[in-house]
Amino acid sequence: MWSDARRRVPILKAMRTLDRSRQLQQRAEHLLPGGVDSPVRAFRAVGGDPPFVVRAEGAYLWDADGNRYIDYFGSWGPMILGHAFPAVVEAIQQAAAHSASFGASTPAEAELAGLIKAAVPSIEKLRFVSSGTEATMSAIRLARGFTNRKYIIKFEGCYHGHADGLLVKAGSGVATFGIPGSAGVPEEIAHFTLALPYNDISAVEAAFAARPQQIAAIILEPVAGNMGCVPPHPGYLAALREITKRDGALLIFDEVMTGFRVAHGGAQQLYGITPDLTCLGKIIGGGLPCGVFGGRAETMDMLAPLGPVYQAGTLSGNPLAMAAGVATLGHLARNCEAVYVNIDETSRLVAEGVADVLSEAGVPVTTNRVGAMWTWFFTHQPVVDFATAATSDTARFGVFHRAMMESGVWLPPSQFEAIFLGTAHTPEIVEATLTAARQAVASLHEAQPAR
Ligand code: KE4
Repeated sequence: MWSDARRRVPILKAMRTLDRSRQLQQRAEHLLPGGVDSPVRAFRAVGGDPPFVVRAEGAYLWDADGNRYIDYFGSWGPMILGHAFPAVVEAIQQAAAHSASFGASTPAEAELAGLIKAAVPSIEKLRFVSSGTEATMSAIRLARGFTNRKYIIKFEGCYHGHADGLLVKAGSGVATFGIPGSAGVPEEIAHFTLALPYNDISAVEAAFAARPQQIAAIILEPVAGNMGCVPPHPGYLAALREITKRDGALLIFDEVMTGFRVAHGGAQQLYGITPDLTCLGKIIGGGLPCGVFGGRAETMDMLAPLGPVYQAGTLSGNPLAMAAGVATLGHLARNCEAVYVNIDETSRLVAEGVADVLSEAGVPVTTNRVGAMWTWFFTHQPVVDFATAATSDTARFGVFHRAMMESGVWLPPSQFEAIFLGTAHTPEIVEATLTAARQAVASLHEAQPAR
């Protein structure tokens, strides 16, 4: 079953020392559940000790023991320009010199809002919040307030942050840990969330037929990233647009991950579909806490202080996040063509190159990619929804992940996450990644594949 790859590439023995990270992990575990502030960082799904990062620059991370890694998760998406991008660092430093927060309106909010509106014309008005979770949670409340309806539709394997009603059959860490939802979410709340299979338009038609004029909105990742990368089937987004328009429900694109990543104008530009509301996060804050929800003015004006839908936030529109966002989106806008052609081609070289290494070694892999986000699913099946993503051999992915870490390549620590790169990933880094994959395959042969 295995080719002779193992004889060609020497197997890397563990070269890294993680002594300092292990000490930091032990201290952290006394203070933070699992030693982390977000579950997927604990490496529970892939095994091995999570390195503690102390600095990063360009495409590289360094841990507390001095090990260097090529970064393929980019803070889970934000770092599209690479770490410590000079213009972003300078913008944050300059803003910080005038205090970190005012809790009052600032000129920078309108500047960043203008850059977002220029790239995403479906957004006539928007509101800043401090995370993607806040953006989607607020968008759902606004949709319910605007339509005066209670039900929402989400899709299995999609993750929209950790607001109660959106944790039903969610992706990302919820899928990674194989939990159907989350404890603490009352069934009375989960009841109003209909979770359907992704890429199955008949399921959506049936849901609307069963509850005509009762569904406030559909929320989805227009390119799913939180079950791993799963693109929409041709015509799927257009069908969702038609069904929601016909029934009077809102179509919400959660572009927290895809916004400014798969295209300057996000998935809605890439696929030519105009949603009613858009949620953004990650890249728009340049690495600082920032989220946005926005859409038509008639909908957004339902928000307090103009309308009856309440939403608020102490650090919403924070001046440091605004400064980092303006520096980031300003660079993307000025260099739009070059940036997205570059990261798409670099992603193709890495995604296809590593897939070839795995396939040549007889390791079943399905690669899904949209621009600079992709996933290597350790399965031979096409992956079109969460059920097919779940056929992946997560144990073997864990072996691959640990081997790549040993070779200095830090992939997202879960089979059900998307891999990202940015403009700092050079051809030399591509080559180093392929070399690491060849070494990792040797480790895969060493480890008895999961049965
Ligand atoms: P945050 O609240 O984490 O800023 O955003 C939530 C969110 C909303 N929508 C989409 C499409 C998202 O991908 C996310 C967050 N993504 C995960 C990784 N897939 C964040 C990483 C983590 O949870 O630690």
